[in-house]
Amino acid sequence: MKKILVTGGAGFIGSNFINYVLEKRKDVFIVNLDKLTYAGNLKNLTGIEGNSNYTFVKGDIVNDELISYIFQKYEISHVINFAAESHVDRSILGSEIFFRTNVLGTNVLLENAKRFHVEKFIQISTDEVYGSLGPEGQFEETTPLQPNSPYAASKAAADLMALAFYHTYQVPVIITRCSNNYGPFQFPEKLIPLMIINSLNDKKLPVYGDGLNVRDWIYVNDHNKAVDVVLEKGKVGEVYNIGANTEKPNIEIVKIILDQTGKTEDLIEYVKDRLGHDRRYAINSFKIKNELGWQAEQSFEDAIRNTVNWFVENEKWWKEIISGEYQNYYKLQYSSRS
Ligand code: NAD
Ligand code: TDX
Repeated sequence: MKKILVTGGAGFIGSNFINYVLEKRKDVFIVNLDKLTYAGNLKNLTGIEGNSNYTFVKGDIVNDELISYIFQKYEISHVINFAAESHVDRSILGSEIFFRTNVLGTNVLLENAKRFHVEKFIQISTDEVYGSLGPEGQFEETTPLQPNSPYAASKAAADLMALAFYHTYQVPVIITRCSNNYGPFQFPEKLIPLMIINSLNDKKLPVYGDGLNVRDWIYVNDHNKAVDVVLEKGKVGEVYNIGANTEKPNIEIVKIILDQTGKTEDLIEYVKDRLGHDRRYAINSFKIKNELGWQAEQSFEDAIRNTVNWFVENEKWWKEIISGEYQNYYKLQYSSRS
């Protein structure tokens, strides 16, 4: 049985990962360690509460004593590090917490992975470490790192530290670099959920700059299936790009959402551009396809429709985020037990 420490498992991608893996497998035990920052929401995990292959620990990946305790207590064999400060706009407003969590936190996890001889350490990275593309070309695993935002720089630093632990101490590290995710449980600060919710509320949709910045989109479950394949078959010391070949300018995404929510383009509002706004991302994921046999399954058309429907059907989930009520859930569910 794999005993997996999943960090950041109350966030968007991590919670989808845990829900997916526990549904699919009985041969894993998952310890979900999450600090429950503004982005952590235990309501994302109500479907697996009480599952005997799962436990939750509230805590910070920077806390060495806690991490070492968890490794020993649960005999952790695998680590998947999703925990991060993840929003580019917030990193532009203040970089320190990004450095602390994304760089120091990853370092603490790596030190413990070394100390306790884990079998695999998957560092969940991002295509943003490669920087920005012109109109042509794609990011490959060998593309030099050229991060532009404080967020991207902190993720690149973590990647380099992870690779250094592989080369120096043979810690069995694998890095995955995925493109922009969307799907259920995404925090409504990111483009797609923000635009869906604003349009359902008849609020303006703020489009940065000329709206022609391009992102390469992937449905969150396709990303998580790739992480699961890497967990099973990924080769240590390697980097794997993950993407679905779905490049779209932001304005096109916004118009698709307006169409699906039945609202008009009058809601679009062009606003001041993001500082240092990367123009285009496009990920080449031939390596994971050729070497591990993974490829994205969901078409953008189906998955964006499912995502819009999910937000329509789960109004309570996002209204509790807007009101702040979601942050009381930990106290209600857990404090009486400890
Ligand atoms: P998210 O912001 O939704 O979730 C992050 C989670 O980490 C939250 O639950 C938060 O409480 C937790 N966390 C933050 N600081 C912590 C700390 N110090 N200790 C423990 N837990 C902490 O992020 P996400 O969108 O789910 O992204 C998950 C990972 O995937 C990140 O590493 C991100 O860089 C990477 N990634 C995201 C995308 C994307 O499009 N969202 C794309 C590629 C890669
Ligand atoms: O209100 C908005 N208006 C707008 O035009 C917001 C929130 C975004 N945008 C633009 C900026 C980007 O070009 O939409 C694009 C997507 O923005 P985000 O959703 O903030 O994502 P991005 O900056 O591309 O980063 C995301 O993908 C890579 C995740 O937040 C990162 O965690 C991941 O590593």
